[in-house]
Amino acid sequence: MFIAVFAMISTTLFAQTSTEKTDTIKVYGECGMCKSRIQKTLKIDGISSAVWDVDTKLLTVTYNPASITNDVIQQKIAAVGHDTEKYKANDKEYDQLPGCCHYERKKDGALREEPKHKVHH
Ligand SMILES: [Cu+2]
Repeated sequence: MFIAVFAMISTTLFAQTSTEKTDTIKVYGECGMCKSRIQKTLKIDGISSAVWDVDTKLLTVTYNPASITNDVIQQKIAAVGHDTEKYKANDKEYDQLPGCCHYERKKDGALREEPKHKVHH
């Protein structure tokens, strides 16, 4: 009985300290609102910490790979309008972001640029 309890405790400790994984993922965003949106999106089971840096555009996320994968994390971010290094948000989600959050997109960014020969009066 005593041994069984001890075995359970040590298994639990082992599980908590050894299964967590920390990844750094490139996530495109622009401002503090993006930061809170991205971090709020990741306040879910399986993720113990998520911090996005507005300057480096890098998300540092600590998660339990048994509950969630790096791919699913990136898909969740893309679902709220932020492109990641692997997944692209759909245009509809991107367009719904507030103006200050319209980070420059790599591939179709040209379509969103202001006309170059705008006439100033
Ligand atoms: Cu923003």
